[in-house]
Amino acid sequence: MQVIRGIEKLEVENTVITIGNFDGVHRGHQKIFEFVKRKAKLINGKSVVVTFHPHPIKVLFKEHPLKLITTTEDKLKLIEKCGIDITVLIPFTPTFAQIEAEDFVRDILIQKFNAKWVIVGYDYKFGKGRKGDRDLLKTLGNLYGFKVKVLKAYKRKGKILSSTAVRNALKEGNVREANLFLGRAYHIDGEVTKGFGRGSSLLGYPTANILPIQEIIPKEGVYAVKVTIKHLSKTFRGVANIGKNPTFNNESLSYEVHILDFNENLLGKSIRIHFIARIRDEKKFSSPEELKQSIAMDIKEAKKVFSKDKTKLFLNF
Ligand code: RBF
Ligand code: MG
Repeated sequence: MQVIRGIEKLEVENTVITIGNFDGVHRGHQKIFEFVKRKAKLINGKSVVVTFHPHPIKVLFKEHPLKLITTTEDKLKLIEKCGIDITVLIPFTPTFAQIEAEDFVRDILIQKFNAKWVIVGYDYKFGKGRKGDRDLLKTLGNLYGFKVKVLKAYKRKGKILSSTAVRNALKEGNVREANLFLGRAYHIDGEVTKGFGRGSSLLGYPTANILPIQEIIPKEGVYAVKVTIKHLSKTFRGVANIGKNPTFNNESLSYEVHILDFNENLLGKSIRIHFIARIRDEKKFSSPEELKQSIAMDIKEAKKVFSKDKTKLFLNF
């Protein structure tokens, strides 16, 4: 996939375009990309995804507490995996936000991309003040000679699939639902840092601690996870804990994983934690011994999860 950062020097012809933020690159987005690819093939053109960085909400509403599902780099890799020919990453600035919807279509979609088709989700809005919508696109399509397709909301288990739905599921710790919406396991990445060392010395369950680069972390608690160790290109089963370790009265949140059947030192190495299922809330135990017994149970529980699990993992990092 060709990634074009910025819109200054573009020379693309005969394109089928979709525009959006595509945070999460969830199954609804994937459906849109399927349609884009199909149309591009039909006209012997290129499939193009136009997206933005930073996320427009972060530029326009600095106070808005929006947390993103995917980093921009992951988003690009996930779009590539969908088989899109070109992704254009437009730097979203306050100046860019001033472009009227009509001007965006004429100056960018037509002049720069020579769009033959524009495909958008049912609720897509664009341009200054979000005045551009499906109807405006259709009007401009008649004027400039491109076709417009508006795709319906995509539902899973009766719920409309959206980035917001994925964020809410993760906030509630419902990683199974988030994964269903994403079509893969939600993951976080980080380099292994020095923890308290209690895991190996006191509990007999050493953990790799990370500071995740992602903005959204599933709700505090214990999870069955898979762990990919980047430099080994290997994936292991594990149990993760996100929380303040109330048993030891820690002040800050820690993100840690005990990796099954593995005992090398990972300090400074990059790992990816894929969330498969939530096991329980984090608790304050009255002794390290009780916590230790609970972790043994967590591992049993996680193994049950893994024995039936078919969740796809995104391993490319
Ligand atoms: N710490 C707690 O205080 N309460 C818990 O319920 C708890 N559950 C854990 C479950 C797993 C599977 C793992 C790996 C760790 C858990 N911890 C919990 C964190 C534990 O306190 C921590 O790993 C050690 O203190 C080392 O930092
Ligand atoms: Mg540790």
